[in-house]
Amino acid sequence: MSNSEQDNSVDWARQAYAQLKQKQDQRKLELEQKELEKKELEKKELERKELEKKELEKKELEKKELHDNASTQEILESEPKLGKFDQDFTWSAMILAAQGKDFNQISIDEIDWLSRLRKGLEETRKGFVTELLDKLGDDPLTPDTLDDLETLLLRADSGINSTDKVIDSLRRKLNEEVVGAEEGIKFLKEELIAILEKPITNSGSKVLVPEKGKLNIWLIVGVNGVGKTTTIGKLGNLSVRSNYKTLIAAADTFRAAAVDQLKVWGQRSSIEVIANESKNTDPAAVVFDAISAAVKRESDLLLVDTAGRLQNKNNLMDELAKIKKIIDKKVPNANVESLLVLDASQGQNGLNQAKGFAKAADLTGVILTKLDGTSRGGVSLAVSLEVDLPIRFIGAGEGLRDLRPFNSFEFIEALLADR
Ligand SMILES: Nc1nc2c(ncn2[C@@H]2O[C@H](COP(=O)(O)OP(=O)(O)OP(=O)(O)O)[C@@H](O)[C@H]2O)c(=O)[nH]1
Ligand SMILES: [Mg+2]
Repeated sequence: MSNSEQDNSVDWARQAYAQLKQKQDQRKLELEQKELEKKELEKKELERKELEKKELEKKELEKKELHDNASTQEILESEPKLGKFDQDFTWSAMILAAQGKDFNQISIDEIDWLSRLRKGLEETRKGFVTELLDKLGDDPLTPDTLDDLETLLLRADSGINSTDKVIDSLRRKLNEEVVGAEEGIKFLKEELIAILEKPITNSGSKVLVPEKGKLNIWLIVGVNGVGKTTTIGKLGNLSVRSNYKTLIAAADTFRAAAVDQLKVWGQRSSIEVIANESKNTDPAAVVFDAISAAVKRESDLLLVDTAGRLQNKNNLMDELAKIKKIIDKKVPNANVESLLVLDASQGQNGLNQAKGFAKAADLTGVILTKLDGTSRGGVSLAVSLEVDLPIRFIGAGEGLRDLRPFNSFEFIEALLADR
């Protein structure tokens, strides 16, 4: 190799070296930059988490303050009081005793509810039992009394099928033996309870309660004005009193005032309401946010308020289907219930709604509201027999405590309370 060739190649090598060194430095710089960015991101994430935690703590504190600030007077006023030792009390106590409860096991709450239930069913009772008992007197049942009973059951909106069922079994019994008035009423009660119990037994659970350690989502559906939002308020209160961590989703984005109405109910039991108040929000998006919140807070129960437009408008059913899809996708292991709210005062009309909804919305149960002040309490029988859905809760009033899990024995005893 000549000198000049050697110089050239040394020069080439030097240049190559410089090039590679530059590349290596560049790479180092890039990596350092990346490391910096990563650290920055981690810092931001940490800050975000810290902020979230602080917000959560703030909310918990506010909730606690809300409760702590309630005066003894307010707390006392919100709790049921023991009334007089009167017929109301003795009747309620006897109903509890008949279910095998010991007197030191019962609560003022239970007595209070049974009195309300009995009062609530007064209208149905007046148009049904009182008249029946008048006709029946103390004589044994006759085919004529059965005809009267049939008319009365139909008038209480029990529906043709359940009325036929009850009358047929009474007729069969009557053909076999003489049935005294007392015995007739006892048999009638058993038949009515059997109708109400069938879908409950078929569902596999006697009462609907949230399963601990799991997210339970209850969709509250039904046409407008039946009492969905009010029911959520009462259910939330019942749930909190039973120590379930509860959250409410305001997925009725159709009516402008719906969110505020729900927030008022939420406040009454210190329950957080997840809402999105911007216009035309997608209900499914609210449910999405509410599920995230429920998972983060490890809630036991998420109550979802939905819009109540008519069932013959497909968009309502589409909306419910979309909400369900979101739930399935986001929390496939959650226990989901679709509970139809029915206004008992709408009688047979409500039944048709139930049939429409049951077909399209995959219902798992019914909540019967407004049993107070209606003479159509018999519709409960029609719902159980014809729609084949378990009645899960009943509402008999507009107050926070006017809702309880459905108990067919108590319901029928309250309905036929005069005997
Ligand atoms: N007497 C009585 N009134 C009730 C009961 N439940 C609800 N209401 C009343 O019924 C009305 C309608 O109740 P909401 O809870 O707003 O009904 P909703 O189904 O949410 O109505 P939309 O949101 O418009 O579809 C209110 O005036 C309630 O106070 C009940 O058990 N008894
Ligand atoms: Mg509502």
